[in-house]
Amino acid sequence: MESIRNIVVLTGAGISAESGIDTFRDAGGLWEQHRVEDVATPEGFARDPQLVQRFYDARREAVQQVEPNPAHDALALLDRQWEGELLIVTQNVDDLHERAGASRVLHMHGELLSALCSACEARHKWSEPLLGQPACPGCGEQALRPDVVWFGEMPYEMDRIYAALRRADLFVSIGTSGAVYPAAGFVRDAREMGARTLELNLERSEGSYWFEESRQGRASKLVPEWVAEMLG
Ligand code: BV8
Repeated sequence: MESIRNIVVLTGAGISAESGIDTFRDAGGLWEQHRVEDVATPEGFARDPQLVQRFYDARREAVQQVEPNPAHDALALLDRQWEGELLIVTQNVDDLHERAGASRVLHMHGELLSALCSACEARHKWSEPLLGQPACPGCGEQALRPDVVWFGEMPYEMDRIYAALRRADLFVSIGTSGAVYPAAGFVRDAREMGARTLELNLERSEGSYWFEESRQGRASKLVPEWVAEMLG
């Protein structure tokens, strides 16, 4: 694509759907029979820490049983070969972008395979359950929680994201319903900064109106096609 040098890609649950990870919407807003607002909020965690730990233990276990799909592989290829700037901002808490080989990845909503210590704020790579309240490897406190951004909490590295959006010539949104902010607003920020905007999603989303171009289809088909266009 002519004069495209700096790209920001935003991914959502739809890019991992074909790897077998339920999206938020397809489960009817439920994950493992829980309303997300009941388990993905600090209040929910304070109210019933064991319920929330079990909810995330189940998802942490599940993401270790699945594989990246061709959409993740295509973005990793773009990451390896794209000479301009590229930032893959993901709302997903799985590690499928990394396992496909992408390196320029930013998890704005955190990661299932990381534990955050509420006592000393250290983060630790973590693949085991947290239900049994293991001690923080740093401070020894039994204060580990999932290292994910809950509703009402500040998404990670927002300054870095907005700096990338300001520099972007192209903003591509893949597999997201555009229901959760501030991620859902990035397309408007990018447009205001003069970027081209492209949406690749199974169906039209809440944000489709804001995109210059919106393509409907499965990510495993649309993303490799788009990457092939970009790499010429
Ligand atoms: C914040 C981590 C302040 C945890 C998640 C009222 C109005 C507007 C906003 C608000 C409001 N009240 C409160 C808010 C703010 C709130 C918010 O947006 N609420 C919503 C519900 C209205 N946001 C927050 O609280 C955020 N923090 O605002 O702090 C602030 C503000 C600005 C700047 C700095 C600070 C924090 C939100 C983070 C919550 N944590 N995840 C966990 O995972 O358990 S959210 C979680 O749900 C995901 O991370 C993701 O963001 C969201 C799900 O969205 P999607 O990824 O889009 O998935 P979804 O299932 O919805 O859609 C999938 C799409 O894929 C569909 O369109 C489908 O068609 C498509 N698809 C399916 N299959 C395929 C496919 N596409 C292609 N191929 C396929 N095969």
